[in-house]
Amino acid sequence: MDFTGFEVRKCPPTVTYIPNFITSEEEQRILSHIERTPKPRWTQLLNRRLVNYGGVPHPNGMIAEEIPEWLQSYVDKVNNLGIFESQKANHVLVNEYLPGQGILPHTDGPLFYPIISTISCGSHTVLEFAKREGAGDDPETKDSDTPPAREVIFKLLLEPRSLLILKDSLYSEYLHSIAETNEDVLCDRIANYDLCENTYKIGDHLPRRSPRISLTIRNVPKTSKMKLKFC
Ligand SMILES: O=C(O)CCC(=O)C(=O)O
Repeated sequence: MDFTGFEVRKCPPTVTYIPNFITSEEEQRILSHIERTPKPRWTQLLNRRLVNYGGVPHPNGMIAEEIPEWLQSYVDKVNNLGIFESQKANHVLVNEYLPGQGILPHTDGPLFYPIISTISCGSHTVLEFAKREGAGDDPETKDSDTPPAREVIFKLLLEPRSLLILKDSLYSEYLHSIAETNEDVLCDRIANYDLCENTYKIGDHLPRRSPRISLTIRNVPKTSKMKLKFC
């Protein structure tokens, strides 16, 4: 696919934003599958809950698990864009954010092929980007409750049904985060207004009225098969 028309130009390289990547029916199907996910499958964190599909990434290699068919169809849809170059996505992280929840500034780190693709469902959100200051500069993975404040350089408005692709310097040199708020006030640092499905004005208040489900679809290069030892 030719992404030229979908590249966000008012920010560092490289962001691709595709509105309406999935239909409303597909979005509803995803939301109803997520709603039926058994409680023990979820990992509850302080500010969101998540489910890993495809395995749990680990420095020694992810023990690969089959991705359920309903979810694999969206992985295929992303793989068919050819964004992972010679690789294919083999992992999906499902995050659920209730209104008021978010994620601390972080990078996705070395366990993934350095390309992130995210399908958003339910509520919109605003993803914020700050410059990374050095190795270990990743509050999301630290114990600290009060990460140092960083200047937000730019933001992206992620509408439901959109696909976001982050790579290059945006993967390695910038932290991304989502503020813990019930309402986003749109400002001039949002870089993708021109690519959005809807028309917005600076100063608009967008309440987060419902949960947001994100499917973060990535490639984990190092995988292993489960070894069973019988004594
Ligand atoms: O929900 C999102 O869009 C971002 C998720 C994220 O950054 C992560 O899980 O590492």
